[in-house]
Amino acid sequence: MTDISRGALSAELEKDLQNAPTTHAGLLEWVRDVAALTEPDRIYWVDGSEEEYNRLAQELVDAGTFVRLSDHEFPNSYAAFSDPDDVARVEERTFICSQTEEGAGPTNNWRDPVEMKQTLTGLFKGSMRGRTMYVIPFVMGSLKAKNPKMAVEITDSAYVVCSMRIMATIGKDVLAKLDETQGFFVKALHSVGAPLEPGQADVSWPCNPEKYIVQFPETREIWSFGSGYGGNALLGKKCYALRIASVIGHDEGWMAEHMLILKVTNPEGVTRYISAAFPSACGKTNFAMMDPTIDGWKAEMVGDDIAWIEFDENHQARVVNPEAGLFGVAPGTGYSTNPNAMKAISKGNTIFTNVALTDDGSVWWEGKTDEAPAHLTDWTGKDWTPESGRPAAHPNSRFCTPASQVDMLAPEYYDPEGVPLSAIVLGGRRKTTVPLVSESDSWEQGVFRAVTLSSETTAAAKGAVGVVRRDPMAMLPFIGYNAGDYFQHWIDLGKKHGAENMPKVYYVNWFRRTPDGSFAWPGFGENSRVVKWIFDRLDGKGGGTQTFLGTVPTKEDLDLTGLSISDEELNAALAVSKDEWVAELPGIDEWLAKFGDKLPAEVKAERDALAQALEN
Ligand code: GTP
Ligand code: SPV
Ligand code: MN
Repeated sequence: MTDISRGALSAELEKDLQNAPTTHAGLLEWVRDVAALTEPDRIYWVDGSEEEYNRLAQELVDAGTFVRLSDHEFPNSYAAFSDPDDVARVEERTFICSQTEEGAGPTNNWRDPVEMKQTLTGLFKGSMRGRTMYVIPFVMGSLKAKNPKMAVEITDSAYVVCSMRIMATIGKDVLAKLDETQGFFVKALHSVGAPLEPGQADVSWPCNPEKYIVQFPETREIWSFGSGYGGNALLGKKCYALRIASVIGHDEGWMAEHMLILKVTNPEGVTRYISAAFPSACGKTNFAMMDPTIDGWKAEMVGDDIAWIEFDENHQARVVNPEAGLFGVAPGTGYSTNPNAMKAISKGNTIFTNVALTDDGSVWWEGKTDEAPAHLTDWTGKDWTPESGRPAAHPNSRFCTPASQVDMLAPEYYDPEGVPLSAIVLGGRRKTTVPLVSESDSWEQGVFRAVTLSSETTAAAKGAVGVVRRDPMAMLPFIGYNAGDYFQHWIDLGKKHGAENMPKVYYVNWFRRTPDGSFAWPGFGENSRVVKWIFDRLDGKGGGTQTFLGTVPTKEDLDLTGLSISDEELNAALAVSKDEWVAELPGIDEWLAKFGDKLPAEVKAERDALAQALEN
């Protein structure tokens, strides 16, 4: 093997660079540096065309990474199966490498950026040997935005290229824009960390047991090593559109949030837009795609995972969805729960990861149909029957599908100016304590409730499932800087634009249980009843009762027409229990103490008001 030292390139790579379809000097220099470091066999510039997608997908089929599905249910679609150790985001391997440790704050893993670059440089050295290095120019949000959010991902995974084509705007047009401006772009470097020696056979899901998901906030750089999965590898998503964008938003006066965006139209034809921050696998995609069960109400999706919120000259919050696709949780997605997602993926052009294969060349996951097929090949490749006693699909299995295939996508999704935002809904999974819905009295109280948002952990991240943890603004794993400064940013935006101009804040819980352990609230399309209450409250119409959590509806305040729900269930869903909140307060205090001087005074004051109310 020839040993290529850093700085020099093989003749083949030198030729690939000469033929590069760009004049962007900074981009060429970076690509050269990365190629010299990672030593791929070739450099390939992704143009984003359909022909290219089909070709790469076929290569993935030939490599055993993709299984091409039968066209009868999901045309032009593929299933991929990951390494069993590479199935979710890895929060303990995620780092915010700001100049100072304080910059990363008490909620992030931090390493000195110089040391981290050294470590990563060692790992990336030769890491693409035997592979193709793909260069993916991409933009999050519209290329027609005033200030398009440009980036380039370099990756050695064709699975990542195909997935990025669904999740973002990629390729030729983006590169042309970069060439035209010679402007700034976020450098997002990814390697699965599995170099191939000459003659070495590849595996179907190359990855490395050692994983690093690293953000350098000051230089807006991302280095991701060792994982091929989801948010670890599709760097436009959580790494850029949340971690790096939250830093840019802090500097520039806007917000990058882990929120869906929903357009709601009432029977009178009045439209409002609301966003909702729920932690991973807590219902964003389902809420964004809901089919209202109440007559005359219409819901349309603007976004299902990420929201960028700016303020216009009238201090009106305006929000865009920066993504082009959905990377949705498969389990629990079926015609009875999320028909709009089923319709979207049924149009095909979808990549499934870690679902089960049916005997007729299609895919299945828990909740797709009420009854499981008699035989499946599970996500690990083993035979499966309903008696197997284990899930056929991984709990964090996903469908990756273009947003344009969603029939109920609001036309405003395509508007780079975004939509005006009336309300921010917070939520999480709590078996107890948190009522179905409450309305904060003020922006500051809303920020307090966002800071103390709590949820039971899910399979979307590696680690224990079902453990209650604080997940502020549903952003715990995604805040790219000191969380105390991030809370302050929310408070400061309220001061700058006027608390009365800020979206009203609500807090929901679809996951409360009855004493027998079942869900108290039916959820999904029935959540439209909560949306109606919120909508009416925004119009100054809906009734409610003042509590220490703000205003909550009684049974009479909710439209429950046609809903079959027992009194016991309804009471369990709506209950505001002082005892439960007295028990909750020590956990809140322990959490707030983490932020020391950085905890905004307004948040502390709201905590004191809650404690006071609980004493009376
Ligand atoms: P990420 O994409 O990981 O950020 O997750 P998400 O927030 O988009 O969650 P998603 O909508 O995919 O829902 C996650 C799981 O919660 C799925 O299994 C859903 O079926 C389930 N779920 C969603 N909404 C509801 C609801 O209203 N009630 C109940 N009981 N379950 C729900
Ligand atoms: C999440 O975990 O919030 C997801 C999946 O949406 S991932 O893209 O892996 O972050
Ligand atoms: Mn989702």
